[in-house]
Amino acid sequence: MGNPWIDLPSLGDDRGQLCVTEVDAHAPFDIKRVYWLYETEPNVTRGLHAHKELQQLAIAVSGSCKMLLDDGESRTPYVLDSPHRALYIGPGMWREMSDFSADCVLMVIASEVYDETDYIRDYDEFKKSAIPAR
Ligand code: T46
Repeated sequence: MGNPWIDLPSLGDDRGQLCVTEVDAHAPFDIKRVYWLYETEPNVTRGLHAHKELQQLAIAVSGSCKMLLDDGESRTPYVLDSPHRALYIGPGMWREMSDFSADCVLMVIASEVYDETDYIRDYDEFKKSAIPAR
């Protein structure tokens, strides 16, 4: 698994902070959808699926959470706790999100519109699938 972190420019001044994600400069795909997870209940694990084609950037714009990425060979935990650092999640990557702080807002920038047929929600099926992690 390569380094999935993408640093985003923080354009703050004495009025406060501003951070940006732009196609080509930071997002390695055309952006088709943005969604965000918030008010996640304590002790909940979300995700528990992989995608066949979808590419995403996940940014904890507030608070923190953990993101475990599994490429079928190794499982690597990441902590998302910075609004100016994005975690790239490519296709063929099983993900599990946990340990959400009460104030966590996890923003996700996606390469495709929502498509349930792109999900693999069964771990055994994911392990058997030949989707190369990217
Ligand atoms: C992912 C992780 C990081 C929609 O109708 N449209 C959407 O764009 C999304 C993302 C979800 N939904 C519906 C599908 C479910 O009925 O919202 C409900 C909750 O979605 P889900 O259970 O898939 O949420 P998470 O937090 O487990 O996973 C989400 C994304 O679905 C997934 O692509 O990579 O966040």
